[in-house]
This record gives sequence, C-alpha cells and structure tokens, in this order.
Amino acid sequence: MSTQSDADVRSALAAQTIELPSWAFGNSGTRFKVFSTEGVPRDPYEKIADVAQVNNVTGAAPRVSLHIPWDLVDDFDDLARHAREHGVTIGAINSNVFQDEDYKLGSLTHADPKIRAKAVRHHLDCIDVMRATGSTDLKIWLPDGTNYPGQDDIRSRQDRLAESLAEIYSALDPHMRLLLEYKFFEPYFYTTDIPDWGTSLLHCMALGNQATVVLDTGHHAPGTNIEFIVAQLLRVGRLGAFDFNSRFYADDDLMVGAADPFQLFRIMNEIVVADALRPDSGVNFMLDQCHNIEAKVQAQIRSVMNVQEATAKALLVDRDALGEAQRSGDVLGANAALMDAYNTDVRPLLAEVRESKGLAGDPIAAFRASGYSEKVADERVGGTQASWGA
Ligand code: PSV
Ligand code: MN
Repeated sequence: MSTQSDADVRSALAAQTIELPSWAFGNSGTRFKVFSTEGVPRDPYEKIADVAQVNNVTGAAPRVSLHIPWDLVDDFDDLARHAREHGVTIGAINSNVFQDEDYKLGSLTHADPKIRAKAVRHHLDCIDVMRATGSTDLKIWLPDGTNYPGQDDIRSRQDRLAESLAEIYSALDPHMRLLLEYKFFEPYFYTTDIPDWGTSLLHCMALGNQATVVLDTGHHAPGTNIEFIVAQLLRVGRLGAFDFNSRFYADDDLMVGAADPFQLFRIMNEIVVADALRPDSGVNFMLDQCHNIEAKVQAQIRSVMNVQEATAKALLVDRDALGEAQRSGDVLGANAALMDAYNTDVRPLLAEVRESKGLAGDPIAAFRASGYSEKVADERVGGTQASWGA
C-alpha cells in the first residue's frame, strides 16, 4: 500500500467505530472485592444511556454489546427502540455458559448430552435476542476446560464441541455471524477447550464462512506476538472482531492501550496494512473491559480515544518509505518508518477530526463539563446497581 494523503487519514479516522460492552458500565472487581460507584446503572436501559454519553462526545461508539443473561429484559424490541432513541444500536450478543451449576464440568463440551443440549439451547435463545434487537453477531466465549490430566478425554471434548457448534451455526440467519473467542487459561488450568486462535480457526473453518475468530487482547501468554495473529487471521479472512483491553499479568481487563500502547499501535498497523479499517471490512472493533476503581463512562471514553490514537499513528506510517526500506534490506530505515509514526503526537489531529464532526476536541473535558456523572449520581438512588455477573 502507499502512503495515505492527509484527507484519507482524516476520513478514515472520522469513519472508525468502536463497540462498547454493556458490562463496563456496571460495578466490577476481583474475587477479593467488587467496589461500588455512585450513579452506576441499575438495568440495561441505564447502561445504554451511559453508552450514549460515550458516543455523544466521541462520535465513534454507536454500538453496544450485550451479555445474556446479564442484560435480560422482558421486551428486547423495546430495548432496541430505547437504544435507537439514544443514537446507538445493539451490537454483538454475548452468550454466557460460565455461571450455571450445570456447567461445572463443561457446557458445549460436557460429556452429558442433556447439559450440552441446555448450552446449545441458550445459544438459540441468544439468536432470538439477535432477531429482536437487529444484532448480527453471536459471540461465544467458552469457559470449558479441565483441571487435571485424565479428568476428561481431550479429543472427545473437541468432537462434542464441534457437534454443539454446528447445531448453533445451523440456526443462524444468513446475515448473522458466529464469533468464536479463545483464551489460553481460566477458569480451568490444565486444558482449555478453545485455548488459542488455531483451535478457534479450525472450528470456524469447519463451520463455514459465517464463523470467524474473536481476538481478545488479554487472552494470550506474556510475550505473545499478537499482531502476528492479527496478520494471519486477516490473511484468511477470519478475523471477525477484537475484544480490546490491556493486561499486565493475566486477563486484567484494563483500559485498552493503557498497559502497552505500542502493542496496540502494532496491532492497528496490521489492520491498516490489510485495509481492514474500512467499516465494511468485517472486523468489529469491540472493547471487553471492566472498570474496578475508575469512573466507568470516562474510562470508556479514554479507551475509545486510545484506540483512535493508535489508529491515527498506524495511518500516518510513511508506507512508501517503509516499503522502499523493506525492499532494499534497510533494517533500521524500516524500523524508523514505523517508529516515526508511533512517536507522532496525534492528539491535535484527532481533535481536529472531532471538531470537523461538530464535536468538542477533548471528549473527556466535554463529558466532565456536561454534569452527567453528578446528575445520574443524584437520580440513580435505590435499586440494585448492575455488576459483573448480574
Ligand atoms: C472471558 O474472559 C471474556 O473475555 C469473554 O469475552 C466474556 O464474555 C467476557 O470476558 C466477560 O467479561
Ligand atoms: Mn473477551
């Protein structure tokens, strides 16, 4: 690809969208303590109102992912209408097979066909939610795995998983996608049934073209070259989505770009190289984060800005100079082309892009000035605050 013009860079940035997770607006924590925060939403309607705040100030967050059953409501048509009224739409529907006693030894992989059927049924219910809300993406992350060698047969579990996934896949409407997430460990520690992108990809390829891989940046061993995985999945057209977040140690779910902004830049560089930033590229840029101690709406705004900054830097890479250096074996010149872009302060450029859309240049300042946090802290009194897992 060749170096992008200033106008192309600006229009690519203006068109980029990032999907927000409903659960990022509720309280969350660790197994030690879940802290509460004033003004936290008490139901999916209030979560969507908060999502809309992020979209209002960034102009870049027009979709929200839901988690079922955390976001169960009586009337999903009505929830979708509420979202539209707030200027957002319903994005991926996340299934949940990690909080039910029946799934102690597995869900889609369980040895007992009745438990497998129950887990498949849950996914069919999620597809019904998709039909009611206009969602096109069914996102599956499985907790399934084992803790001890010999506990279950590794290969049989893969066979059962393939069968269960095929049942779910056959229920999708033609415009729907199945997004299959992987994670190398947790909640089980000896085997995980979908531990890596290769396993996810194999299942997706067996299912068909509507199945693609989800890459959660927090789900890799330390030192994993994530941008290599991104390049590889893009090559075969199977990168369906990101779950963006940051990790220092395990699945920390911190704000994307907080722990390692350079890694995020390297990931976005592969996206730009593959021309996968286009809104119709099939890659859904989602956040999967939990905010334990920080203010939740502001943390989502910051996360959107972090993705935008990494994207802007990737768009600014002088592709002509980089290509020339690569072709001529100029190792240091090639590296410098990337580093020059990474070291550019893109905040003024992004402020201009926002202003060109009629927004404030600084979304965090705009949100703080709006008084929304104080307003909801006053209004949202009583009831039960939403929380991770409820
Ligand atoms: C699992 O760790 C995961 O990344 C999956 O995407 C879940 O649905 C999500 O976290 C819940 O926060
Ligand atoms: Mn995830």
